[in-house]
Amino acid sequence: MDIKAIRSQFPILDQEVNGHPLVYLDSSATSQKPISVIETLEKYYKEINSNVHRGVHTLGTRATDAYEGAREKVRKFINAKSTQEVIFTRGTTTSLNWVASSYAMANLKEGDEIVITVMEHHSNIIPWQQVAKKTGATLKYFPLQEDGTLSLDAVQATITANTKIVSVTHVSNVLGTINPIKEIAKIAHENGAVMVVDEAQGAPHLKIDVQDLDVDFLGFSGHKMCGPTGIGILYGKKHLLENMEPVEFGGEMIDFVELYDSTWKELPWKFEGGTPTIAGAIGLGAAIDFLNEVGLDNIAEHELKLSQYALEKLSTIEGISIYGPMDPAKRSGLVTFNIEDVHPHDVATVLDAEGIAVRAGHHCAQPLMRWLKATATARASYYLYNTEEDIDKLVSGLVKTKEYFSDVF
Ligand code: 7TS
Repeated sequence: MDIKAIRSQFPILDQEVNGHPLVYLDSSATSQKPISVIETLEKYYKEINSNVHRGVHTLGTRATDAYEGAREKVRKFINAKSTQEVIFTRGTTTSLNWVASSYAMANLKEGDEIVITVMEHHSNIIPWQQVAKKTGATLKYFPLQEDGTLSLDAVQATITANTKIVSVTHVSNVLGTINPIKEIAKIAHENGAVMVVDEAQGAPHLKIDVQDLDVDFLGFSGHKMCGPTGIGILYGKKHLLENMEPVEFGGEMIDFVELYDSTWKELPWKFEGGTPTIAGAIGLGAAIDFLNEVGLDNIAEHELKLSQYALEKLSTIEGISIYGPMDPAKRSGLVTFNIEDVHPHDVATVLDAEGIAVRAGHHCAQPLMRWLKATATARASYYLYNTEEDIDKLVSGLVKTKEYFSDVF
């Protein structure tokens, strides 16, 4: 992978922040966008902008073709059987909420179980808490191993014949752990449960094949994979989506509207009420083109090298605690850590003064913070445009942070 050539396609990276060249290590929060995505959005608004699925005029047809063309790109990207299984949403949060409020609310009852992990992002916890409260189902957690990984024995032991939903993140946004989704899905199915996957941190980095993984629902966000904000995907198996009620009702999603009843369009449109995020969907299509051109395998290989390098270099800092598996092969593109006696917000502030962007806080994973016995952590997350030099700068920034705070106290 020619990193210099890749970096040159991300105009935002070519700037100084606080007098230093920007080192962007917050891609797990949102990734930067390549010029091809930015230009696609610009071209859409300059030349195509029109509503979809409505008019017969030429711009309307162009917008519809581009929007539906983007859906086909997503279908191929995740190897779904049909574009009917690919629904445009606002992002992962919306996708997971829709599975909870449409599928789970209608199908779960008292005595049923939902099983998730303690490493989930809040958007894969709270919707299930709500389902449990409203249906009387029980919410359970797979226990984690000490290194922040899931063992299949624990999965096997926790899922029972009463389990109706298993919902797990493919990649933890704090530990970096890559979970064995295919194997978990197999156990879930053997017990008659449906398998839901939070792919927010997986889709940007790993090759996803929904048929090979054999998952029932899967959600991800465009903005973490070089695409625009405000667009995401809900994948669902056709027979499940067909039997689900839409979550939003209004224009675009109907077939016939009578005074007291209405019927819905076929999949996937019955779930896409109102004017959709047209530019966002087309921008996501451009992001997928970009990722395919670079190659997901090349991205994964590059990130594995960066993980090896980051774990090795960060481990040399005295007083650092690194969370998650220390085997780089078991994790994706991020490292979460704490520096002894320095609050992670202070770490992020000192690094920011050096032009280095990292995230500090609970990362929308408060149950996991409690499991880690930390109130907050700092996280450096990298992507295809990051280099070993970025990691070197992070390490010297952290050494400076330590020195600064040892002088203060
Ligand atoms: N699931 C995981 C695993 C995530 O990391 C995130 C966002 C979401 C779901 C929600 O995605 P959204 O696009 O709907 O907001 N994670 C983060 C993060 O780690 N830092 O900022 C956002």
